[in-house]
Amino acid sequence: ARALGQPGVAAALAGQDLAASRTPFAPRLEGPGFWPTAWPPLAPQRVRFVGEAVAVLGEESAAQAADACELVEVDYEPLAPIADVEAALAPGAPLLHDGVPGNVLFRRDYSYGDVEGEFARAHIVLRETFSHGRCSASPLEARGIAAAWERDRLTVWSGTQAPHIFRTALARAFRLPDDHVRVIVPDTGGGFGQKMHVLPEDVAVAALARVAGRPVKWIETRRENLAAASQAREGSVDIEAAADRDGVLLALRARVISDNGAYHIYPLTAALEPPGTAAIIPGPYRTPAYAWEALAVATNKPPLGAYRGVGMTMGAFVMERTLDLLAERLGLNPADIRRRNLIPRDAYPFTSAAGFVYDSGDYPKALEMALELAGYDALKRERDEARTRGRLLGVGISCYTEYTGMGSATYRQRGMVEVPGPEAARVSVEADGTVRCRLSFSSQGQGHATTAAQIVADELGVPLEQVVVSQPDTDETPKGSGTFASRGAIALSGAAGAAAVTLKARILDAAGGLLEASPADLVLNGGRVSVRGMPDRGVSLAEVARAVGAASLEVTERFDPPGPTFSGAVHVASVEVDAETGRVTVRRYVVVEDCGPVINPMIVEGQIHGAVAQGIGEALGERLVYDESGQLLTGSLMDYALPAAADLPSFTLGHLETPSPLTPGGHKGMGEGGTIGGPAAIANAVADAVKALGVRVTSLPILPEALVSRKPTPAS
Ligand code: MCN
Ligand code: SMO
Repeated sequence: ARALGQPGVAAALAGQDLAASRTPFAPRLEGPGFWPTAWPPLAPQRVRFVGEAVAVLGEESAAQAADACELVEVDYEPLAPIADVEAALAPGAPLLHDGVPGNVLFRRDYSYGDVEGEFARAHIVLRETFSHGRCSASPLEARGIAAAWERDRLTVWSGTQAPHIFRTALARAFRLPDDHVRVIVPDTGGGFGQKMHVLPEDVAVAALARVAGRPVKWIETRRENLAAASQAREGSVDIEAAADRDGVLLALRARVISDNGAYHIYPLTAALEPPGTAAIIPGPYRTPAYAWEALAVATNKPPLGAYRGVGMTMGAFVMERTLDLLAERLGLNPADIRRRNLIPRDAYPFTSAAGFVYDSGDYPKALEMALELAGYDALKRERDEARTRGRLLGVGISCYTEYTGMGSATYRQRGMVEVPGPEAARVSVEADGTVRCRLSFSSQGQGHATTAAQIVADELGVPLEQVVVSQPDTDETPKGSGTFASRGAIALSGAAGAAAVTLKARILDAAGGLLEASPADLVLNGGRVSVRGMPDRGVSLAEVARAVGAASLEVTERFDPPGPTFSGAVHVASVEVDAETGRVTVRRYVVVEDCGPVINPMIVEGQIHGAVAQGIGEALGERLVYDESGQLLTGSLMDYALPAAADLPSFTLGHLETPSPLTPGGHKGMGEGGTIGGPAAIANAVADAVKALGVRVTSLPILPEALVSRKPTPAS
C-alpha cells in the first residue's frame, strides 16, 4: 500500500492478493516415487528460498521501480534452514512441504543383469563419490516478459524456449482456455535450458498487467537471474564399478542424489538431473549389469532446472573419471581402457545397461580420430618431459553418448505429462513469392532460421534468400513442444522438410494448370517452375501464388520424433596447472563429433565452440555458493565466474557421420554435447596433471585452491 501511493506506481500485488485466484505451478509426473509441490506466483506466507518473489510493483520507469521497491517492507521470521541434502534427509528434519515426506521429491530405482554376480566375480571394484556444485545457465539476455490483456485474452512476449508449453502453463494459472493466451517469441539472446521453464514471475507480471489495466514488461537483473531463475546440476553420485583384470567392465552401481531446491520446476519436475545422470552413466561402453537409485531432495534453494547437458554432464564426469581411476589401478593407459570397453561399430542397435537403445554410432573410430587430431602420444611425451622441469601438464579424454530428439513416446514412458513431444511446421508461398516457414519451436541462437531455410530451399528448389523463417507466435504457428533436449534439427527436417515436399507437389500442380503441362513434366528450380527442357516456358512462384491464391499454397506437417536418437563425441583436453597458484590453463582442445549428416557445418561447429566454452566454465570456475543459512554468496558476475574468451583455447574439431536410422535425413541432435564432454575431459586432464601431488579430482568445479597447497612465501 505504501508503494502504491508513490508517483508513477501503477499497480502492486503481494502474495495474498493472488493466493485465491491464481493456480500455483504443480507440474505432474506419472508413476511411483513422485511427491508434487505447489509453487505460487508470489509467496503468500512462507518463502522457501532466498530470491523467491513476494511482491510485484508496476511503475512508469525502472528508476521509479527501484525507489518504490525500497518502500516495501517484508517481515521475515527465520525458520530452521535446510541448506543441503544431508540436512534435508536427517531424521526429524523440518519438512519443506507438508505433502513431501522426508523432503524427498522424487525417487526411483532400476536394475539390469546379474549385478551381484558380476561384482562377486570381479577382479577389481572401484568405489568413489563424485559431486557437482550448483551452476547457472546464465544466458546473456536474462529472462523477460511483456504482458497485455484485451478483455480476458492475454498476449505475452517472452523469450521462452517452449511457446506452447508456456501458453498452457499461463492458461492454467489464470484458469483460462489455452486459446485465450497468445505467446509471441521475439529474437532471444540465449536460453540454455533456463528459458524452457515457466516460472512464478511470468504469472506475477501478467497478473500485474491485469490489475493495472495496461501492458507491463519486466526484464530480470543479473542478480535476479542468478538468485531466482532456475539453477542447475547440484548433486552427488556414489559409484561402484566392477571390472576384470584387463579393465573390461562387468557391472556398475550408482546412487544419484540431487540437491533440488525448494520446488518441482514447471514443466519438467525434479525428475530431471538424477534419473538423467543415472541412465547415461554407462555411456558408450558395454556394461553387462547395472543398478541405480536416483533421488531428488528438497532444500531451501531455487529449484534445479534444465541446463545444457541436463543429467548427462554429471553422468559423463562420473563414468570418465571412474574409467581413468580404474585404468590407474590396473596400470592401463586411459586410451586403452576405453578401447577395451567401447561399443563396437557392428553392435547397433545396441541396448545399454540402462535400457536405452542406441541407434547408431562408431565410438572406436571417433576415439582414434580424436587421439590422432590431438596428437595424443606427442601430448603425453610433452607432459612427461615438462614434469621433469616441475611443470604440471595433463591430458584427458572423455567419450559420451548424448540423448537427443525425443518424441511423445519417450515423454509418456518417462511419465512427463507436461511435455507433449511432437513438433510442426507450416510452409507457405506468399503473394510476392516469399516462402515462409513457421516452426512450432523457437530459437535462442541455434540458427534454426538458417538450417530450416536450407532444408526448405533444398526440398522446394528455391534460392535460400527466398525462404523466411519466423519465430513462433502461438496464434499463427502450429502447435508443438519447444526447443530443448536437442531436437531442433530432427524436428525441422521431420516437419519443415515434409511440409516442403507436399508444398512442392501443390506448386507443380497449380503451375501445371497455368502452363498447360503435366506436373510430372515440370521442374522447380531457382524459384521458377518451368517445363522440363524448356526453361523459357515457366512461371515464378509469385505468379503461381497470385493465380491460385496464396491460401492454397500452405502446408502444415506435424512430426513426432520416434527417437531418442543418440549422438556422441570424443573430447581430448590438454591442460597446464600452475604449481604455485593452482590456476588451470586449457592448452589444446579437440572434439570429434557424430551427429549424423551435418546440415550446416558452421552452425554445428559454433554449437560445439559455445558448449565447450560453457563446459570449461562449469569445470573450472562457475559455482553458486550458499551459506549454511541458505544465503546466496555469489549474487553477481563478479563472484560467479563465467569463462571469458581469454580463458579458452582455440578448438580443433573433427566430424564423423553415422546416420541415424530413426530420423529423416539421419540427423541426430548435438546442441548440448560440448557441456557433456567438456567437464569430464577437463577433469581427467587436470587429474592427470596433479596426480603426482596426490590430489584427487572428484568434484566440479575444480577450483585452484583444491589443486595446490599454498605455502606462504617468506616475506622479502
Ligand atoms: N544441426 C545441423 N546438423 C546436424 C545437427 C544439428 O546443422 N546434424 C544444427 C541444427 O539445425 C540447429 C543446431 O545445429 O540449427 C542445433 O541443433 P540441435 O542439436 O537439434 O539442437 P536444438 O536446435 O534443439 O537446440 C537446443 C539445444 C539445447 S537443448 C540447448 S540447452 C542449447 C543449444 O541448443 N541452447 C542454446 N544451443 C544453444 N545455442 C545458443 N546460441 N543459445 C542457446 O540458448
Ligand atoms: S538444457 Mo536444453 O534446453 O535441453
